Amino acid sequence: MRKDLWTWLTGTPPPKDALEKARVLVAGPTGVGKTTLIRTVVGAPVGKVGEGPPQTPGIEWLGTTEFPVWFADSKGLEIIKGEAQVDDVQSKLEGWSSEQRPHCAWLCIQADSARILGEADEPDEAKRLRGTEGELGRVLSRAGIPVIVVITQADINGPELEAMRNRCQRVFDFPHHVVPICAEPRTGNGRILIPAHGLDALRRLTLATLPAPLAEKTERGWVT
Ligand SMILES: Nc1nc2c(ncn2[C@@H]2O[C@H](COP(=O)(O)OP(=O)(O)OP(=O)(O)O)[C@@H](O)[C@H]2O)c(=O)[nH]1
Ligand SMILES: [Mg+2]
Repeated sequence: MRKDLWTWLTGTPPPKDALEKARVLVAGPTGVGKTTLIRTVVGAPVGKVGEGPPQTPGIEWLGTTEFPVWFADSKGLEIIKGEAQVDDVQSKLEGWSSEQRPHCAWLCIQADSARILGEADEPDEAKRLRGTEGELGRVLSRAGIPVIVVITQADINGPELEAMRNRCQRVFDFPHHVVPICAEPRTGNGRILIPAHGLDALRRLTLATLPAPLAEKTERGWVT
């Protein structure tokens, strides 16, 4: 099943509760940790974690009445073939009603570069990165929705993370920030290998994309 990008993004409008709040589109390939990240930020077990491959592509709105941000958790980005759709969707995105539009997008990619989005069978890594995620990021960015590239399940520092940052700068050719995060500690042999980190930086960058009154309201209710 294949949907066009516009239908994929807007097929499920935000719930009433999300209309007065900050809205963040969370996109990225299956299994990178989108729902885990949203759960950690919201502080509630919203959505489903660790399910199999997406069956129905689209958006699931996740949030609570208490938390000041609602998240459009996206499923099935792989099913969207971005490149051919860009021109078609551009004008529609620009006309997206302000009540429904996300204020920013978290474009999630996994620190392990083997699982980066795009054409999984494309041998050229740069082309692969420029594929679906890159295309989606470019489209959103052109439509005035700021894109924050979130490297999920990331190390705190080190050569692999640096290489990943460099790749992002090279292949995401639209204005963006890159934030490495780890939503839940990574463990092995009963020990914490990587502690949770990066969520405060992500919070700050996200707040910076909101209009002033909404930013203040959101900042008060979003405690990390
Ligand atoms: N330790 C640790 N595990 C994580 C983290 N993020 C995701 N995982 C694990 O990775 C798996 C996939 O996480 P999900 O949050 O379901 O990934 P998703 O991107 O929402 O996947 P889809 O909904 O299929 O697109 C789960 O088993 C999570 O527990 C993290 O920050 N730390
Ligand atoms: Mg999920």
